[in-house]
Amino acid sequence: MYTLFGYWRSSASYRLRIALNLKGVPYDQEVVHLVRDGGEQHQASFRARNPHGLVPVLRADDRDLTQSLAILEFLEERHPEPSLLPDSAFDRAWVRAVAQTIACEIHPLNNLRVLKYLVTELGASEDAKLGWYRHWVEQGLAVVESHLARLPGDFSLGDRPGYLEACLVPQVYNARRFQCDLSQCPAAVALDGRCNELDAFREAAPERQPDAE
Ligand SMILES: N[C@@H](CCC(=O)N[C@@H](CS)C(=O)NCC(=O)O)C(=O)O
Repeated sequence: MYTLFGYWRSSASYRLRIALNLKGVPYDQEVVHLVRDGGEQHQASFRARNPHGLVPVLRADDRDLTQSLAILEFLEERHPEPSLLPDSAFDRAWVRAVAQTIACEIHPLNNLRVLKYLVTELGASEDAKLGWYRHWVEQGLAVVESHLARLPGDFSLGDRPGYLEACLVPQVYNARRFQCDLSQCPAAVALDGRCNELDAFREAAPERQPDAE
């Protein structure tokens, strides 16, 4: 029923792999290599699916869906059980706020095309690029950390993870990849650790994907 067009190291694709696994929804994967040949996301065949040239795209019933948070909402509506969101409207707003802190405030500043632009158009050195990356990730994760004081249990849904963790774990993965300082985020690191003990997260990990290099 579903085909996920993504890339092993794409954190937005990783969000959807986690969500699909948590819901037990089967899916196929099509690799869009973000680096090879200048990036397959720029090829006309992929741009026809997403004119923005970004992964993920979820193909559902012959339609192409874009934007990982919109797709998370789609999956939640189409496959309501198990829900990835809490019961109360206030708690749902909190979960979405944390998810958007990651997906709308942190991630866009550190996207591949932004990092490339810094180097190729603005002449930033490799060190300056890394400094930029770490600055925005560390600042954003500190905000996420303060939100996590409100966790109702081990996870955002009390005894199990959901929408919040589907966004958090890929961001922590990326932060580690670029050696960000996570010492100010003990709750986020602990939550990431609890999630990564679960099959839905383990199987979604970048290194477990067919295109992992
Ligand atoms: N807001 C989008 C972000 C998508 C996005 O930035 N995808 C990255 C990979 S995580 C990408 O395709 N980058 C390709 C590029 O920068 O050229 C979403 O949540 O789906």
